[in-house]
Amino acid sequence: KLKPFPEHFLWGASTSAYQVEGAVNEDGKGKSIIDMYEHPADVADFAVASDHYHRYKEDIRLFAELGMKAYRFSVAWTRILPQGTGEVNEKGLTFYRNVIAECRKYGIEPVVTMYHFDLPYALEEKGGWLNRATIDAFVEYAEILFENFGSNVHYWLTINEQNTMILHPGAIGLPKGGKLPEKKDMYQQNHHMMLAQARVMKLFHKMIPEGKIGPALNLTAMYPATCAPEDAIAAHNWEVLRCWNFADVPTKGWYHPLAWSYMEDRGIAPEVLEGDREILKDAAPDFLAMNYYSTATIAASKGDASDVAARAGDQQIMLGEQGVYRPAENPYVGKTEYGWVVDPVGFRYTLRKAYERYHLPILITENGIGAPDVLEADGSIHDDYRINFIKEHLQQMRLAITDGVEMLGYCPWAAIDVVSTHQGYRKRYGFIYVDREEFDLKELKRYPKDSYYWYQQVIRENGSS
Ligand code: BGP
Repeated sequence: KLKPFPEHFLWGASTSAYQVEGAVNEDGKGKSIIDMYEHPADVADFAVASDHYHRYKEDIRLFAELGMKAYRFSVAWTRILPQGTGEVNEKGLTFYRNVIAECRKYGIEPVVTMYHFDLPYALEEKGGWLNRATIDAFVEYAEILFENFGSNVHYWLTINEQNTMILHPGAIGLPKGGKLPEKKDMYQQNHHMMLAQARVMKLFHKMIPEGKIGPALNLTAMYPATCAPEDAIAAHNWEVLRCWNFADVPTKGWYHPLAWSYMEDRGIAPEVLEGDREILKDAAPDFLAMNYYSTATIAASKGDASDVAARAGDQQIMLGEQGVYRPAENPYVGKTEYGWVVDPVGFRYTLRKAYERYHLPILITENGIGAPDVLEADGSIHDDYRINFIKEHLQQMRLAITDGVEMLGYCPWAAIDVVSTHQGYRKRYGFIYVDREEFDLKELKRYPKDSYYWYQQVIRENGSS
């Protein structure tokens, strides 16, 4: 017998600051790495995005009409601290104070991501996450956020997809010249982010004892390509390195033992200073936020160049590592137009695995399908593929709840169309269409899609139909 969705389930949807706001040079905002990095020339830049900065009232009213109980958005660090540290920009605080007030006006719970890919460029110039000073800067920024918004925001997310930032740095753009960090540096950056996150969680619990905070990771279960034992080992390798190593540190206080051996063995383990272990050990999230899009299927490494493949239909992101694992095709799952695996059952499987490991309530902070939606002459958008995608994922989430997984809410990507990281407005995710093309801004008018009205009904019935 299926269990119902919990009574105060946070039905919502998500965005991130740089992908939705625009207004990149307004009201004292400083430059972030997103503003300074190279992005594909044939897709929209982030200068205007969906112009949410100027239209947040209209947008949040539409979110309220949709029935959203939660709105997950991020704060642009550079609106608050244009140089990443030091001088505070009052206008940035005012903007987010207004956004939060607007949510509260409609009874929408704001779920705030503190850092969604957009590191202040001033910090990057001083070494970014390789520099331990960035840890202090993040704590300074966090304290300002908690002081100003802590009494009005109960749910906080520290860092969005740290595992994507570390393992696939190209996913958020590349520094001019396109140089990716060395592996040793990647894991050192990761260590510093972990320390920053741990300190911030501790500070939060001291400042806002009644609030809840957690990391937001992209989690994906891995299937072995066959029942060959070697494939099972390879799938486990990649699941540990891509997912559990990142979730273990904030929840268990130290790296996954297999991942630590992997790093040590290759001479890429981070340098750990005195006191680091205590900092990591002390942190305790209240929940786990999870972004889920797809699963991966993994085979044993062949130990040759064919181990390393490129992700189809996307920017070249390396998958596979000689001697560790290689990607394989899965004949049992579908794919989106952009080559992303669609696997609703894998959602249930990933939820079970995450809950089994951490015993923390789970908040879904992203899930969704990117597609080139079409605006019809009468203003409608028939996105039945999005309805089907979400419907199937909700069915599997309900099964996961029935299995015993504790779920806090569901905030799919995205509340409204935003700039996709590599396909701009050619690939849309929102419940609300934003009328613009890559380089033709039109009037940026908003149109609810078919999925908007469908999701409205889902929320009204607390997912019971
Ligand atoms: C996640 C990011 C989001 C969003 C989403 C869709 O990894 O947290 O910011 O971009 O993926 O990805 P894309 O825009 O590349 O299709």
